[in-house]
Amino acid sequence: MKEFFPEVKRVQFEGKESRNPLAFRYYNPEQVVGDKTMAEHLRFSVAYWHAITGDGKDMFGSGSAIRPWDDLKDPMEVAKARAYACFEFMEKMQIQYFCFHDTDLAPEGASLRETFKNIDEIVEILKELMAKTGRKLLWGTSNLFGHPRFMHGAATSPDPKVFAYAAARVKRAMEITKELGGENYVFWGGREGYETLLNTDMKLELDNLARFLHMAVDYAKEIGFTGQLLIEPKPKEPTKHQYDFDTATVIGFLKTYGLDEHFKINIEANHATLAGHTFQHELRVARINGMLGSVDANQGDELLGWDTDQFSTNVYATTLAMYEILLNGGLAPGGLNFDAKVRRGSYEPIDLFYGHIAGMDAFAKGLLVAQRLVESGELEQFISNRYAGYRTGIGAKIVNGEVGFKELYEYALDNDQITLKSGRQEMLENILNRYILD
Ligand code: XLS
Ligand code: NI
Ligand code: NI
Repeated sequence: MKEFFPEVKRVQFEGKESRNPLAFRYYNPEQVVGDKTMAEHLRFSVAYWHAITGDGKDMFGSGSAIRPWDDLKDPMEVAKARAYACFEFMEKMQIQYFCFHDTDLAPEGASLRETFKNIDEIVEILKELMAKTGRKLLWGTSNLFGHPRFMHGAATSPDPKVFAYAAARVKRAMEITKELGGENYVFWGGREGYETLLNTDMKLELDNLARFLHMAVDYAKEIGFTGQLLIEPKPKEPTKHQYDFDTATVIGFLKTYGLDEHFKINIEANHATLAGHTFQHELRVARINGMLGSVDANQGDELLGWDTDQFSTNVYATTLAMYEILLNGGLAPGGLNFDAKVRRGSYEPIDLFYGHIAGMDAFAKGLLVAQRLVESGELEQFISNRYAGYRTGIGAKIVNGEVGFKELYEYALDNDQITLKSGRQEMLENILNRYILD
């Protein structure tokens, strides 16, 4: 097979003194951090749609990317070249996992049958490449938002024919994910939401979304797919309101419909920003509910109100993210999937390498800092002291369910002098800085 990225050799760890832009300065896959190697902690994944299929187009302009398969005309030949290129890229980047939508792999055919045939042909190639290189599939998914047939939603479409079509796509995508040993399967409700309530039966749409997910759970069981099922929240874009708004909303939805034991959450940093939350907030909500499954690693631009899917470079955010992930005991079988794309102006193949290196180093540094924070226990100790009142006396009685309003009323009458305590936010922020900067 031809070499697609001849300008880059294997990207290696060279340490923080290195000035080689094609080297890792922090990501050292074999390095043991706490109880695992960096590779085991971070479980990086290439997002096929951005790194391989994406061509740099945006709302205002056509594709700008130069890619090594541009000379090929036949869409199936392009699809094949992309599959080989993806594996070369993963090897050169030392990334073990990839993720895809069914539609990323192969062109849509004239019929659903033909579309599946095209996808199957590429899946065979992926299978061979995976066996040869040991690379693994973090998750598969079906794109139920791109084609005009999904303009009013997929499982939440007013048209049951669309619901059925979407079910067929998920059925096949799940089978493929299983065939390739995928460790998770993702549902991102791309158009599962509404544009206006004037035309929307919200109750029926939500009920149908739950019906659809129950069918998915049943089918996974039927075919023996044991990977983790994940829901990826996003508040808006493409629709004005997405039903999977944020982690708390998704957990409420799953519990309402008896689906919570079957799903975990795939948290995307940029989606958190769009929901008005920090990345850490979303991870925390998922973690304390035992629902933290996987991460779409990227970042937004706080001045832009859409999903810019930039590579993570903000070390504060990656540190606090890795802190939550360590306290969660890791992400496996989930991982850190770079749902991130290079900017439209970064149109050369080599920019794909720079983007991934930046993201991997930002997370590796974040992991190193977070590990020291966890080991020192400085933050957890502060928090523990802050809530010490709930371990004895009246606090313990509240926590143990031994008192109600009547008893608390009596207690408050005799204990109405309250001693204030500082939350010490600035002191803690400075401690965090010490860990990041030292
Ligand atoms: C879009 C989503 C999408 C999912 C997979 O905003 O992030 O890329 O991760 O469908
Ligand atoms: Ni995503
Ligand atoms: Ni996104």
